Amino acid sequence: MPDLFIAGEWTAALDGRLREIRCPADGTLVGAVDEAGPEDASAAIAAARDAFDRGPWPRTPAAERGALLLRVAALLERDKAALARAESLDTGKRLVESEYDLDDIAACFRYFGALTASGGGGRIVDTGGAGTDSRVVYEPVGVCGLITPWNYPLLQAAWKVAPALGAGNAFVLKPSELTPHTAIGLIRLLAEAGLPDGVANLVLGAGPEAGVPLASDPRVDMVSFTGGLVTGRRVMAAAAATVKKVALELGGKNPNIVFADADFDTAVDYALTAVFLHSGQVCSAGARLLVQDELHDRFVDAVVAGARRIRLGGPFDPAARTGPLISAAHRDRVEAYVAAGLAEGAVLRCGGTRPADPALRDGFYYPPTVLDECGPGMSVVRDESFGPVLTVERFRTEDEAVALANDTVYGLAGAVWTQDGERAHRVAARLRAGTVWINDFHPYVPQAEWGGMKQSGFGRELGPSGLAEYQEAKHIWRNLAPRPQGWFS
Ligand code: TXE
Repeated sequence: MPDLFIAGEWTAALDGRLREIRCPADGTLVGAVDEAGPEDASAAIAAARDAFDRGPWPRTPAAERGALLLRVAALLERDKAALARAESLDTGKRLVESEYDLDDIAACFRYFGALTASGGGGRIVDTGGAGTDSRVVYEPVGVCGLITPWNYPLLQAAWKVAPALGAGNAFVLKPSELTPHTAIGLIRLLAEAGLPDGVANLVLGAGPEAGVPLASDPRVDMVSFTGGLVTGRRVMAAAAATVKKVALELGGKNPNIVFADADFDTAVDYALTAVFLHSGQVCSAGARLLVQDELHDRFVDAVVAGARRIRLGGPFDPAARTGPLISAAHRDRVEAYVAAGLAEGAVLRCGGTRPADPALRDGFYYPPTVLDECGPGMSVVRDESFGPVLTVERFRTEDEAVALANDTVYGLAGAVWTQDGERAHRVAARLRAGTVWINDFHPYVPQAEWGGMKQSGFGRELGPSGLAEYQEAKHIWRNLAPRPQGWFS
Protein backbone atom coordinates (compact mmCIF):
# COMPACT_ATOMS: atom_id res chain seq x y z
CA MET A 1 0.00 0.00 0.00
CA PRO A 2 1.35 3.48 -0.82
CA ASP A 3 2.26 5.70 2.13
CA LEU A 4 1.20 9.27 1.40
CA PHE A 5 -2.33 10.16 2.48
CA ILE A 6 -3.96 12.91 0.46
CA ALA A 7 -7.68 13.76 0.28
CA GLY A 8 -8.61 10.49 1.95
CA GLU A 9 -6.59 8.26 -0.42
CA TRP A 10 -3.36 6.37 0.14
CA THR A 11 -1.21 7.42 -2.74
CA ALA A 12 2.35 7.00 -4.04
CA ALA A 13 4.77 9.86 -4.57
CA LEU A 14 4.24 11.53 -7.94
CA ASP A 15 7.78 10.82 -9.09
CA GLY A 16 7.73 7.29 -7.67
CA ARG A 17 10.64 7.78 -5.26
CA LEU A 18 11.01 5.56 -2.21
CA ARG A 19 13.14 5.89 0.91
CA GLU A 20 14.55 2.95 2.82
CA ILE A 21 14.12 3.10 6.58
CA ARG A 22 16.74 1.19 8.58
CA CYS A 23 16.76 0.52 12.32
CA PRO A 24 19.50 2.64 13.94
CA ALA A 25 20.23 -0.21 16.38
CA ASP A 26 21.56 -2.64 13.77
CA GLY A 27 20.87 -1.34 10.28
CA THR A 28 18.16 -3.88 9.45
CA LEU A 29 15.72 -2.77 6.79
CA VAL A 30 12.43 -1.73 8.40
CA GLY A 31 10.67 -0.80 5.17
CA ALA A 32 10.67 1.42 2.13
CA VAL A 33 8.20 4.31 2.09
CA ASP A 34 7.09 6.81 -0.52
CA GLU A 35 9.20 9.95 -0.57
CA ALA A 36 7.15 13.07 -1.26
CA GLY A 37 8.41 16.03 -3.24
CA PRO A 38 7.03 19.57 -3.44
CA GLU A 39 4.22 18.53 -5.83
CA ASP A 40 2.96 15.91 -3.38
CA ALA A 41 3.09 18.45 -0.57
CA SER A 42 1.18 20.90 -2.75
CA ALA A 43 -1.54 18.31 -3.45
CA ALA A 44 -1.80 17.58 0.27
CA ILE A 45 -2.14 21.30 1.04
CA ALA A 46 -4.86 21.62 -1.63
CA ALA A 47 -6.76 18.71 -0.07
CA ALA A 48 -6.53 20.23 3.41
CA ARG A 49 -7.59 23.63 2.07
CA ASP A 50 -10.64 22.13 0.38
CA ALA A 51 -11.58 20.12 3.48
CA PHE A 52 -11.29 23.21 5.63
CA ASP A 53 -13.09 25.62 3.28
CA ARG A 54 -15.84 23.29 2.11
CA GLY A 55 -15.87 20.18 4.28
CA PRO A 56 -17.90 19.42 7.40
CA TRP A 57 -15.11 19.17 9.99
CA PRO A 58 -14.69 22.84 11.04
CA ARG A 59 -18.47 23.07 11.40
CA THR A 60 -18.86 19.77 13.28
CA PRO A 61 -20.06 20.36 16.86
CA ALA A 62 -17.19 20.45 19.33
CA ALA A 63 -18.74 17.54 21.26
CA GLU A 64 -18.50 15.34 18.14
CA ARG A 65 -14.94 16.40 17.43
CA GLY A 66 -14.05 15.58 21.01
CA ALA A 67 -15.76 12.20 20.73
CA LEU A 68 -13.67 11.38 17.66
CA LEU A 69 -10.47 12.13 19.58
CA LEU A 70 -11.64 9.81 22.35
CA ARG A 71 -12.25 7.06 19.76
CA VAL A 72 -8.71 7.60 18.46
CA ALA A 73 -7.39 7.22 22.03
CA ALA A 74 -9.17 3.87 22.29
CA LEU A 75 -7.78 2.73 18.92
CA LEU A 76 -4.25 3.73 20.01
CA GLU A 77 -4.71 1.56 23.09
CA ARG A 78 -5.95 -1.32 20.94
CA ASP A 79 -2.93 -1.07 18.62
CA LYS A 80 -0.38 -0.19 21.31
CA ALA A 81 1.82 -3.25 20.81
CA ALA A 82 2.17 -2.88 17.04
CA LEU A 83 2.71 0.88 17.17
CA ALA A 84 5.29 0.61 19.96
CA ARG A 85 7.18 -1.99 17.95
CA ALA A 86 7.10 0.22 14.85
CA GLU A 87 8.35 3.20 16.87
CA SER A 88 11.23 1.17 18.28
CA LEU A 89 12.26 -0.12 14.88
CA ASP A 90 12.33 3.39 13.37
CA THR A 91 14.09 5.07 16.31
CA GLY A 92 16.09 2.22 17.85
CA LYS A 93 14.71 3.07 21.30
CA ARG A 94 13.90 0.37 23.82
CA LEU A 95 10.51 -1.24 23.35
CA VAL A 96 9.49 -0.45 26.91
CA GLU A 97 10.13 3.26 26.26
CA SER A 98 7.99 3.16 23.13
CA GLU A 99 5.26 1.51 25.20
CA TYR A 100 5.42 4.36 27.74
CA ASP A 101 5.24 6.79 24.82
CA LEU A 102 2.12 5.06 23.51
CA ASP A 103 0.43 5.43 26.91
CA ASP A 104 1.25 9.14 26.86
CA ILE A 105 -0.01 9.46 23.29
CA ALA A 106 -3.38 7.90 24.14
CA ALA A 107 -3.54 10.17 27.22
CA CYS A 108 -2.91 13.19 25.00
CA PHE A 109 -5.83 12.27 22.72
CA ARG A 110 -8.04 11.63 25.75
CA TYR A 111 -7.14 14.99 27.25
CA PHE A 112 -7.81 16.98 24.10
CA GLY A 113 -10.93 14.89 23.43
CA ALA A 114 -12.36 15.85 26.81
CA LEU A 115 -11.20 19.47 26.55
CA THR A 116 -12.75 19.84 23.09
CA ALA A 117 -16.02 18.19 24.07
CA SER A 118 -16.39 20.43 27.10
CA GLY A 119 -15.39 23.50 25.05
CA GLY A 120 -16.88 26.74 26.28
CA GLY A 121 -18.31 27.84 22.93
CA GLY A 122 -17.08 31.39 23.37
CA ARG A 123 -17.60 34.18 25.83
CA ILE A 124 -20.14 36.96 26.25
CA VAL A 125 -18.56 40.40 26.62
CA ASP A 126 -20.13 42.96 28.91
CA THR A 127 -20.10 46.17 26.83
CA GLY A 128 -21.89 48.18 29.47
CA GLY A 129 -24.93 48.81 27.29
CA ALA A 130 -28.16 46.91 26.80
CA GLY A 131 -28.24 47.67 23.08
CA THR A 132 -25.46 45.33 22.03
CA ASP A 133 -24.67 41.67 21.94
CA SER A 134 -20.90 41.18 22.02
CA ARG A 135 -19.38 37.73 21.88
CA VAL A 136 -15.91 36.25 21.40
CA VAL A 137 -15.88 32.90 19.64
CA TYR A 138 -12.93 30.59 19.09
CA GLU A 139 -12.56 29.35 15.54
CA PRO A 140 -10.03 27.00 13.97
CA VAL A 141 -7.00 28.67 12.39
CA GLY A 142 -7.47 26.83 9.08
CA VAL A 143 -4.93 24.63 7.34
CA CYS A 144 -2.04 23.66 9.63
CA GLY A 145 1.36 22.40 8.52
CA LEU A 146 2.68 20.08 11.24
CA ILE A 147 6.39 19.26 11.04
CA THR A 148 7.80 16.81 13.58
CA PRO A 149 11.19 15.28 14.47
CA TRP A 150 12.53 11.77 14.98
CA ASN A 151 13.17 11.47 18.71
CA TYR A 152 9.57 11.01 19.89
CA PRO A 153 7.92 10.66 16.48
CA LEU A 154 4.36 9.71 17.37
CA LEU A 155 4.25 11.63 20.64
CA GLN A 156 5.26 14.86 18.96
CA ALA A 157 2.76 14.28 16.17
CA ALA A 158 0.04 13.62 18.77
CA TRP A 159 0.79 16.88 20.61
CA LYS A 160 -0.02 18.73 17.38
CA VAL A 161 -2.62 16.51 15.67
CA ALA A 162 -4.95 16.12 18.68
CA PRO A 163 -5.40 19.84 19.45
CA ALA A 164 -5.41 20.80 15.76
CA LEU A 165 -8.33 18.41 15.17
CA GLY A 166 -10.04 19.32 18.43
CA ALA A 167 -10.09 22.97 17.36
CA GLY A 168 -11.56 22.02 13.95
CA ASN A 169 -8.57 22.50 11.65
CA ALA A 170 -7.41 20.51 8.64
CA PHE A 171 -3.73 19.60 8.52
CA VAL A 172 -0.80 18.23 6.57
CA LEU A 173 1.57 16.25 8.78
CA LYS A 174 5.20 15.80 7.78
CA PRO A 175 7.05 13.54 10.17
CA SER A 176 10.82 13.21 10.12
CA GLU A 177 11.98 11.36 7.02
CA LEU A 178 13.90 9.05 9.37
CA THR A 179 10.90 7.81 11.37
CA PRO A 180 7.72 7.72 9.26
CA HIS A 181 6.01 4.48 10.26
CA THR A 182 3.99 5.47 13.32
CA ALA A 183 2.67 8.56 11.56
CA ILE A 184 1.29 6.24 8.89
CA GLY A 185 -0.28 4.18 11.69
CA LEU A 186 -1.86 7.25 13.30
CA ILE A 187 -3.38 8.45 10.02
CA ARG A 188 -4.95 5.01 9.51
CA LEU A 189 -6.54 5.24 12.96
CA LEU A 190 -7.89 8.74 12.27
CA ALA A 191 -9.58 7.41 9.13
CA GLU A 192 -10.91 4.39 11.04
CA ALA A 193 -12.32 6.71 13.71
CA GLY A 194 -14.35 8.45 11.02
CA LEU A 195 -12.45 11.66 10.27
CA PRO A 196 -13.79 13.15 7.01
CA ASP A 197 -11.55 12.90 3.93
CA GLY A 198 -9.04 15.68 3.41
CA VAL A 199 -8.90 16.79 7.06
CA ALA A 200 -5.77 14.74 7.80
CA ASN A 201 -3.07 14.52 5.14
CA LEU A 202 0.33 12.90 5.37
CA VAL A 203 3.46 13.62 3.37
CA LEU A 204 6.68 11.74 4.04
CA GLY A 205 10.00 13.08 2.90
CA ALA A 206 12.92 15.38 3.49
CA GLY A 207 12.57 18.86 4.97
CA PRO A 208 13.79 20.91 2.02
CA GLU A 209 11.33 19.21 -0.36
CA ALA A 210 8.31 18.08 1.63
CA GLY A 211 8.64 20.41 4.65
CA VAL A 212 9.41 23.79 3.11
CA PRO A 213 6.03 24.05 1.30
CA LEU A 214 4.23 23.66 4.63
CA ALA A 215 6.03 26.75 5.90
CA SER A 216 5.91 28.83 2.72
CA ASP A 217 2.69 27.99 0.85
CA PRO A 218 0.09 30.77 1.09
CA ARG A 219 -2.70 28.21 1.42
CA VAL A 220 -1.33 27.13 4.81
CA ASP A 221 -2.51 29.31 7.70
CA MET A 222 -0.24 28.03 10.43
CA VAL A 223 2.94 26.02 10.77
CA SER A 224 3.79 24.19 13.98
CA PHE A 225 7.33 22.87 14.06
CA THR A 226 9.33 20.78 16.52
CA GLY A 227 12.98 20.25 15.68
CA GLY A 228 16.37 21.92 15.78
CA LEU A 229 17.10 25.61 16.28
CA VAL A 230 18.70 26.12 12.86
CA THR A 231 15.79 24.48 11.02
CA GLY A 232 13.33 26.37 13.20
CA ARG A 233 14.83 29.67 12.11
CA ARG A 234 14.42 28.57 8.48
CA VAL A 235 10.79 27.60 9.06
CA MET A 236 10.08 30.95 10.68
CA ALA A 237 11.78 32.83 7.84
CA ALA A 238 9.84 30.83 5.23
CA ALA A 239 6.59 31.51 7.07
CA ALA A 240 7.27 35.25 7.24
CA ALA A 241 6.54 35.82 3.55
CA THR A 242 2.90 34.87 4.04
CA VAL A 243 2.66 36.03 7.68
CA LYS A 244 1.57 32.62 8.90
CA LYS A 245 0.89 31.81 12.46
CA VAL A 246 4.01 30.02 13.73
CA ALA A 247 4.64 27.77 16.74
CA LEU A 248 8.17 26.49 17.39
CA GLU A 249 9.63 23.97 19.84
CA LEU A 250 13.38 24.03 19.27
CA GLY A 251 14.99 22.04 22.04
CA GLY A 252 17.08 23.23 24.92
CA LYS A 253 20.27 23.19 26.91
CA ASN A 254 18.61 22.48 30.17
CA PRO A 255 20.26 23.10 33.55
CA ASN A 256 20.00 20.58 36.36
CA ILE A 257 20.97 22.49 39.52
CA VAL A 258 22.05 20.46 42.54
CA PHE A 259 22.55 22.20 45.87
CA ALA A 260 24.66 20.60 48.58
CA ASP A 261 21.61 19.89 50.74
CA ALA A 262 19.90 17.78 48.05
CA ASP A 263 18.98 14.17 48.79
CA PHE A 264 22.22 12.73 47.44
CA ASP A 265 21.17 9.32 46.12
CA THR A 266 17.97 10.59 44.53
CA ALA A 267 19.70 13.55 42.89
CA VAL A 268 22.43 11.28 41.47
CA ASP A 269 19.85 8.83 40.16
CA TYR A 270 17.84 11.58 38.46
CA ALA A 271 20.93 13.35 37.12
CA LEU A 272 21.53 10.16 35.10
CA THR A 273 17.99 9.86 33.72
CA ALA A 274 17.87 13.61 33.14
CA VAL A 275 20.58 13.42 30.50
CA PHE A 276 21.00 9.79 29.41
CA LEU A 277 17.35 8.85 28.84
CA HIS A 278 16.96 7.91 25.15
CA SER A 279 20.70 8.57 24.80
CA GLY A 280 20.17 12.27 25.35
CA GLN A 281 17.93 12.68 22.32
CA VAL A 282 15.36 14.54 24.38
CA CYS A 283 14.60 18.25 23.99
CA SER A 284 14.32 18.66 27.76
CA ALA A 285 17.45 16.60 28.57
CA GLY A 286 19.28 17.81 31.67
CA ALA A 287 22.53 18.16 29.77
CA ARG A 288 24.10 20.81 32.01
CA LEU A 289 24.76 19.67 35.55
CA LEU A 290 25.37 22.62 37.87
CA VAL A 291 26.60 21.34 41.19
CA GLN A 292 27.45 23.24 44.35
CA ASP A 293 31.17 23.39 44.96
CA GLU A 294 31.31 21.47 48.26
CA LEU A 295 29.29 18.59 46.77
CA HIS A 296 31.04 18.53 43.41
CA ASP A 297 33.65 15.79 43.77
CA ARG A 298 31.49 13.22 45.55
CA PHE A 299 28.48 13.91 43.33
CA VAL A 300 30.35 13.75 40.02
CA ASP A 301 32.13 10.54 41.09
CA ALA A 302 28.73 8.94 41.74
CA VAL A 303 27.28 10.19 38.45
CA VAL A 304 30.29 8.86 36.55
CA ALA A 305 30.00 5.47 38.28
CA GLY A 306 26.31 5.36 37.33
CA ALA A 307 26.99 6.41 33.74
CA ARG A 308 29.56 3.63 33.34
CA ARG A 309 26.96 1.06 34.39
CA ILE A 310 24.41 2.06 31.70
CA ARG A 311 24.18 -0.77 29.25
CA LEU A 312 23.64 -0.01 25.56
CA GLY A 313 21.58 -2.23 23.30
CA GLY A 314 18.82 -2.53 20.75
CA PRO A 315 15.07 -2.17 21.26
CA PHE A 316 14.47 -5.79 22.14
CA ASP A 317 17.51 -6.42 24.36
CA PRO A 318 16.01 -6.78 27.86
CA ALA A 319 19.35 -5.94 29.50
CA ALA A 320 19.79 -2.66 27.61
CA ARG A 321 19.07 0.56 29.44
CA THR A 322 19.42 2.92 26.49
CA GLY A 323 19.74 2.64 22.73
CA PRO A 324 21.61 4.05 19.75
CA LEU A 325 21.64 7.52 18.25
CA ILE A 326 19.30 8.07 15.34
CA SER A 327 21.84 8.11 12.50
CA ALA A 328 25.48 7.94 11.56
CA ALA A 329 25.40 11.67 10.80
CA HIS A 330 24.02 12.42 14.23
CA ARG A 331 26.67 10.29 15.94
CA ASP A 332 29.34 12.16 13.94
CA ARG A 333 27.87 15.44 15.24
CA VAL A 334 27.94 14.24 18.85
CA GLU A 335 31.54 13.03 18.46
CA ALA A 336 32.63 16.36 17.00
CA TYR A 337 30.88 18.14 19.84
CA VAL A 338 32.76 16.12 22.47
CA ALA A 339 36.05 16.68 20.66
CA ALA A 340 35.39 20.43 20.68
CA GLY A 341 34.74 20.32 24.43
CA LEU A 342 37.97 18.48 25.11
CA ALA A 343 39.88 20.96 22.95
CA GLU A 344 38.36 23.75 25.04
CA GLY A 345 39.64 22.18 28.25
CA ALA A 346 36.80 19.99 29.51
CA VAL A 347 37.93 16.93 31.49
CA LEU A 348 36.65 13.61 30.15
CA ARG A 349 35.41 11.48 33.07
CA CYS A 350 33.78 8.63 31.13
CA GLY A 351 32.60 7.71 27.64
CA GLY A 352 33.95 9.74 24.76
CA THR A 353 34.71 6.89 22.36
CA ARG A 354 32.48 4.53 20.40
CA PRO A 355 31.81 1.27 22.21
CA ALA A 356 34.14 -1.62 21.30
CA ASP A 357 31.49 -4.32 21.86
CA PRO A 358 31.15 -6.20 18.51
CA ALA A 359 27.44 -6.75 19.25
CA LEU A 360 26.93 -3.00 18.85
CA ARG A 361 29.01 -2.68 15.69
CA ASP A 362 26.11 -2.25 13.26
CA GLY A 363 24.28 0.41 15.29
CA PHE A 364 24.95 4.11 15.85
CA TYR A 365 25.92 3.74 19.49
CA TYR A 366 27.68 6.33 21.62
CA PRO A 367 28.32 5.80 25.33
CA PRO A 368 27.15 7.99 28.22
CA THR A 369 29.83 10.67 28.44
CA VAL A 370 30.63 13.06 31.29
CA LEU A 371 32.68 16.22 30.71
CA ASP A 372 33.79 17.79 33.98
CA GLU A 373 35.23 21.21 34.80
CA CYS A 374 33.28 22.96 32.08
CA GLY A 375 32.73 26.71 31.96
CA PRO A 376 30.01 28.95 30.58
CA GLY A 377 32.01 30.04 27.52
CA MET A 378 32.56 26.54 26.13
CA SER A 379 30.70 25.35 23.05
CA VAL A 380 29.74 22.11 24.83
CA VAL A 381 27.95 24.18 27.44
CA ARG A 382 26.33 26.51 24.93
CA ASP A 383 25.28 24.16 22.10
CA GLU A 384 22.71 21.38 22.20
CA SER A 385 24.43 18.03 21.54
CA PHE A 386 21.23 15.99 21.56
CA GLY A 387 23.39 13.06 22.57
CA PRO A 388 24.42 11.30 25.79
CA VAL A 389 26.80 14.01 26.93
CA LEU A 390 26.71 15.69 30.35
CA THR A 391 28.69 18.83 31.07
CA VAL A 392 29.47 19.69 34.69
CA GLU A 393 29.92 23.20 36.07
CA ARG A 394 30.45 24.30 39.67
CA PHE A 395 28.71 27.09 41.54
CA ARG A 396 29.07 28.55 45.01
CA THR A 397 25.95 30.66 45.69
CA GLU A 398 22.30 30.59 44.74
CA ASP A 399 22.77 33.74 42.63
CA GLU A 400 25.65 32.13 40.81
CA ALA A 401 23.59 28.98 40.11
CA VAL A 402 20.73 31.02 38.65
CA ALA A 403 23.10 33.11 36.55
CA LEU A 404 24.81 30.02 35.11
CA ALA A 405 21.48 28.27 34.53
CA ASN A 406 20.08 31.24 32.60
CA ASP A 407 23.29 31.84 30.64
CA THR A 408 21.97 30.15 27.49
CA VAL A 409 20.02 31.14 24.40
CA TYR A 410 17.60 28.33 25.21
CA GLY A 411 14.79 28.26 27.77
CA LEU A 412 12.88 25.00 27.56
CA ALA A 413 13.25 23.31 30.94
CA GLY A 414 15.35 23.08 34.09
CA ALA A 415 15.44 21.51 37.52
CA VAL A 416 16.55 22.41 41.02
CA TRP A 417 17.49 19.93 43.75
CA THR A 418 17.41 21.11 47.35
CA GLN A 419 15.63 20.25 50.57
CA ASP A 420 15.13 23.94 51.31
CA GLY A 421 11.60 24.60 50.08
CA GLU A 422 11.95 28.37 50.01
CA ARG A 423 15.12 28.20 48.00
CA ALA A 424 13.50 25.74 45.59
CA HIS A 425 10.71 28.21 44.91
CA ARG A 426 13.03 31.19 44.64
CA VAL A 427 15.19 29.42 42.07
CA ALA A 428 12.18 28.05 40.16
CA ALA A 429 10.80 31.56 39.90
CA ARG A 430 14.08 32.93 38.55
CA LEU A 431 14.74 30.27 35.90
CA ARG A 432 13.86 31.49 32.40
CA ALA A 433 12.36 28.21 31.17
CA GLY A 434 8.94 26.93 30.16
CA THR A 435 9.07 24.00 32.60
CA VAL A 436 10.84 23.82 35.97
CA TRP A 437 11.06 20.70 38.09
CA ILE A 438 11.77 20.78 41.81
CA ASN A 439 13.43 17.60 43.10
CA ASP A 440 12.41 15.75 39.93
CA PHE A 441 13.26 15.60 36.25
CA HIS A 442 11.27 14.94 33.07
CA PRO A 443 7.68 14.39 34.20
CA TYR A 444 4.99 16.11 32.22
CA VAL A 445 1.22 15.72 31.95
CA PRO A 446 -1.09 16.62 29.07
CA GLN A 447 -2.96 19.04 31.35
CA ALA A 448 0.10 21.29 31.74
CA GLU A 449 1.60 23.50 29.06
CA TRP A 450 4.88 22.54 27.41
CA GLY A 451 7.10 24.92 25.47
CA GLY A 452 10.04 27.23 25.57
CA MET A 453 11.22 30.74 26.27
CA LYS A 454 13.97 32.57 24.38
CA GLN A 455 15.32 30.58 21.39
CA SER A 456 13.67 27.36 22.55
CA GLY A 457 10.75 28.78 20.60
CA PHE A 458 7.31 30.14 21.25
CA GLY A 459 3.79 28.88 21.51
CA ARG A 460 2.72 26.10 23.85
CA GLU A 461 1.76 22.50 23.37
CA LEU A 462 -0.52 20.59 25.76
CA GLY A 463 -2.76 22.18 28.36
CA PRO A 464 -5.53 24.65 27.50
CA SER A 465 -2.97 26.85 25.67
CA GLY A 466 -2.11 23.84 23.49
CA LEU A 467 -5.67 23.93 22.15
CA ALA A 468 -5.76 27.74 21.99
CA GLU A 469 -2.66 27.61 19.77
CA TYR A 470 -4.88 26.14 17.04
CA GLN A 471 -7.70 28.65 17.49
CA GLU A 472 -8.37 32.21 16.42
CA ALA A 473 -10.42 34.46 18.68
CA LYS A 474 -13.12 36.34 16.77
CA HIS A 475 -15.14 39.18 18.23
CA ILE A 476 -18.73 39.39 16.96
CA TRP A 477 -20.55 42.57 17.85
CA ARG A 478 -24.21 42.98 17.16
CA ASN A 479 -26.05 46.25 17.47
CA LEU A 480 -29.48 45.21 18.73
CA ALA A 481 -31.20 48.50 17.90
CA PRO A 482 -29.35 50.12 14.97
CA ARG A 483 -30.13 53.83 14.42
CA PRO A 484 -28.26 56.50 12.42
CA GLN A 485 -25.30 57.69 14.46
CA GLY A 486 -25.14 61.22 13.07
CA TRP A 487 -21.34 61.52 13.44
CA PHE A 488 -21.05 63.55 10.19
CA SER A 489 -24.36 65.31 10.26
O1 TXE B 1 16.39 18.14 12.96
P1 TXE B 1 15.57 19.08 12.02
P2 TXE B 1 17.70 17.26 12.66
C1 TXE B 1 17.85 19.28 17.38
C2 TXE B 1 19.02 18.49 17.88
C3 TXE B 1 19.57 17.87 16.66
C4 TXE B 1 19.36 18.97 15.66
C5 TXE B 1 19.31 18.54 14.23
O2 TXE B 1 19.97 19.36 18.44
O3 TXE B 1 20.92 17.55 16.76
O4 TXE B 1 18.11 19.50 16.01
O5 TXE B 1 18.44 17.47 14.05
C6 TXE B 1 12.14 18.90 8.98
N1 TXE B 1 11.73 23.26 6.30
N2 TXE B 1 16.58 18.60 17.53
O6 TXE B 1 18.52 17.82 11.58
O7 TXE B 1 16.27 19.43 10.76
C7 TXE B 1 12.74 17.52 9.04
O8 TXE B 1 12.46 16.80 7.85
C8 TXE B 1 10.79 22.53 6.93
C9 TXE B 1 15.76 19.05 18.61
O9 TXE B 1 17.28 15.87 12.53
O10 TXE B 1 15.12 20.18 12.89
C10 TXE B 1 12.05 16.97 10.27
O11 TXE B 1 10.72 16.57 9.95
N3 TXE B 1 11.04 21.39 7.58
C11 TXE B 1 14.43 18.47 18.59
C12 TXE B 1 11.99 18.18 11.19
O12 TXE B 1 12.15 19.31 10.33
C13 TXE B 1 12.31 20.96 7.64
C14 TXE B 1 14.14 17.22 17.92
C15 TXE B 1 13.07 18.21 12.26
O13 TXE B 1 14.33 18.13 11.64
C16 TXE B 1 13.35 21.67 7.00
C17 TXE B 1 15.05 16.91 16.84
C18 TXE B 1 13.02 22.86 6.32
N4 TXE B 1 13.94 23.63 5.71
C19 TXE B 1 16.23 17.58 16.70
N5 TXE B 1 14.52 21.00 7.22
C20 TXE B 1 13.45 18.86 19.65
N6 TXE B 1 13.04 20.12 19.74
O14 TXE B 1 13.01 18.01 20.39
C21 TXE B 1 14.22 19.91 7.96
N7 TXE B 1 12.89 19.88 8.20
